[in-house]
Amino acid sequence: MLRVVPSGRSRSAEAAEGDRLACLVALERKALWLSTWMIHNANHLRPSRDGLKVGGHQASSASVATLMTALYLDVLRPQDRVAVKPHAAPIFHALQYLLGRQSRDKLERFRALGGAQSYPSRTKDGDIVDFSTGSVGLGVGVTLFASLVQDYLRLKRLLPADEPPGRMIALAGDAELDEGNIFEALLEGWKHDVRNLWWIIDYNRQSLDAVVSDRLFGRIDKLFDLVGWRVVTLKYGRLLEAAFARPDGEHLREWIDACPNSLYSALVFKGGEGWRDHLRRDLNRYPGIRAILDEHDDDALHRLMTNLAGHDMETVLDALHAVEDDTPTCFIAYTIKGYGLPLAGHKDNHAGLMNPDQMASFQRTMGVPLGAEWDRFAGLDLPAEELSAFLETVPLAQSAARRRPAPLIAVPDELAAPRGQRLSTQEAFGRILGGIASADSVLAERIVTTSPDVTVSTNLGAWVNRRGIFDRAERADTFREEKVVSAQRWAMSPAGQHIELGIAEHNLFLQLAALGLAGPLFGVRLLPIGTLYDPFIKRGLDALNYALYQDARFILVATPSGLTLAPEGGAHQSIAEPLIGLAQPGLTAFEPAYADELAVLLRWALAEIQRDDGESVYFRLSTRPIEQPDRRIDASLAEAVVAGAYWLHEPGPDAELAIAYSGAVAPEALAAYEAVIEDVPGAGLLAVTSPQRLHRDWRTGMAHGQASAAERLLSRLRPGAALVTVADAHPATLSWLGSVAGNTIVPLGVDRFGQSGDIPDLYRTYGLDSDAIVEAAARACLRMAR
Ligand SMILES: Cc1ncc(C[n+]2csc(CCOP(=O)(O)OP(=O)(O)O)c2C)c(N)n1
Ligand SMILES: [Mg+2]
Repeated sequence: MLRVVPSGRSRSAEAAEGDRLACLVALERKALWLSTWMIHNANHLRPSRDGLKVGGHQASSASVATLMTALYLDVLRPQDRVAVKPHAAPIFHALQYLLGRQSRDKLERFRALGGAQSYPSRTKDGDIVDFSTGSVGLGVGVTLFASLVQDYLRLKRLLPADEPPGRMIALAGDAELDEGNIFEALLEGWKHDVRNLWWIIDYNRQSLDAVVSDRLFGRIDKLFDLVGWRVVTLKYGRLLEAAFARPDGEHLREWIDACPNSLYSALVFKGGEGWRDHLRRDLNRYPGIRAILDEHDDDALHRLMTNLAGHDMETVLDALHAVEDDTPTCFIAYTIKGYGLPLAGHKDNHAGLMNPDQMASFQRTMGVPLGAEWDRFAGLDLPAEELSAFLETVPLAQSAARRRPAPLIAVPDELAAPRGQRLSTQEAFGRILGGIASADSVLAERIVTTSPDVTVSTNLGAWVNRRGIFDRAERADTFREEKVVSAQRWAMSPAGQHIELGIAEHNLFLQLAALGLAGPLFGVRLLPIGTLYDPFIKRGLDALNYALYQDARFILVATPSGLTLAPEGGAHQSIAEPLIGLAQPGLTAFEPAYADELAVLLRWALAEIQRDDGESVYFRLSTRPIEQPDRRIDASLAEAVVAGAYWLHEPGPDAELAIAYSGAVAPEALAAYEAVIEDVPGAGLLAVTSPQRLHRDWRTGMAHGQASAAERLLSRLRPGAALVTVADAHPATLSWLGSVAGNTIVPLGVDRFGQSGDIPDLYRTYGLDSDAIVEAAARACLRMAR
């Protein structure tokens, strides 16, 4: 299984190389110290006000001290981008501190408000972080999609031709490979022939609770191999390799190779005596092994037996520098969780913290004088000036900022609304995008669409026919060449502007995350639009949350939605998604009813996702064709549509009743309105295009003592007036409107699974039809009168 690491550089030949190595080894020691100290400080020295343990991951950080130092202080070039495993945040911050890119103040406030974050965060830690991590597996996956984005831009010549491509790198915990999203990504990556991608697996054979199954990693390298990756296994360090080369050394190698993960970890924790007992018991018949045991005291034997390649700087550097082509490469680096700390190897070490006595003794071993704990070089055996000078030569130190500026893309003042008497919002979406596709504009050039196998059924067909599908290679549309009639033209080429994905929704959201970071990562802004069926947002929800947490910007078009997709049945009918729209940070949610509203909103969204303090935008659309209003949206109506609501029919003075609706149930709301207006003259009909924007504005208004849009609209009704809300969604989507001005609320909506049927049957069964609305209005009026 072990591949011999090719020696890429002639180190011994050049003294300078030796000096660099010495500096790196010294700074690795310092990074380990600082990460351990940072956590100790946060837990033991900073006063606690709430009795909570602060935490931090000393063992997980120690596990990658060598790998991270090698990367950040030697291998990485400014254009490389990294997702660091979440629990390596302390050592990541320590290395940034050594590079002068993180402040002592933030380290002292690790895990405190405004301090260095517990897991690397693009938005909270700033420029130093390329990809946020935290939810394991997703950071690994996003690097794959970032490499695809890099190729998308390079092949369209949007990146400077003279700049070599960056490597998209994930430093992954081994247990992250339990996450299915990694394998979904690997398969997708294989289809797209991804390049310049490195996954470095910190193979410490431990997760949070347990020691990782031995059987698993027996398969991992084959799996990567299967999808065209190079696998480089870094197993033993130079001390062990030298021991293996001695007489009988092969028996030692066989012994370690066969040692179960759990026994190896336990012996790592126990130390020299433990190793000796076991080796004596199993290998004493070999004179060569007896000689090794005799020559090593307990400390030396422990050092020998824990000399895994992932802790051997030279071996790590050789392996990383040896990769010179763009083949995706997986490094399996054997390490020890808690290496160099008294926590090493213990199965409970994930959240373990060194106690003050252990810390004091560690400080002595590290040679860090009392009071010099935050010093960048104290206790190292190289002069501070030399280390300082070395740090200035680090490739990563050669660029000012990691975030690239990306010029704005002009958005026209207006997008033409599709005409037609009866239209669905989904069809309108397809036509608006088709219209953009046929124009020759920068806007059209920078929109990129992507969809998990629902391109046609979400109405991206017209866009794709005009703009083509992206592929690294030119691929003809076979059906077309064979003259098989089809409305779809699916030729693929590097010029294509649609990324067709397999069904996995996690991949969609990770792809959107990467596309939505194209500006800061590569200096070229893209306007990504992803489509999927609304109910399957939940399938990829953590990846969506992940994308938004790092402030990736994109437009999500979710269609079809709700009971309204009627015959498709309950498995496909979304109910709770508007509540996700309401509650998900970083996402502005709209559910328009009419094509002209969508045209206004889509234009707004294309600008919004480019604003510094903007957000991504979610549209919940429908396949139901509905009668369109005969109107032209003027500026003030457009403003109201964007703000979240407007009166489709204005209430009269002192009105007693209003019906508020959102989305595809507009015709039922309108019919109910027309039915009640005779009995309740002056009733109003409120079109809600965005419950989320209304809600947010309501809360902001309260905080600042200003009237919000919802308050202004509802103040048109008499105090306590009856209010019926209706949406093809959970009733809580709109029921909160009752609190805005103290209306007598009756909320309609869906709170149990749907089923197959046609719209009239389903709306009647679930209480969304006009009769149900009229009845609700009567009830609300009665309650109001009481
Ligand atoms: C999606 C998700 N589930 C659970 C967790 C909680 N968790 C944090 S670390 C961890 C184990 C990580 O093990 P590994 O990736 O091997 O990292 P190590 O600490 O060994 O370096 C778990 C389960 C998480 N962060 N994300
Ligand atoms: Mg692990």
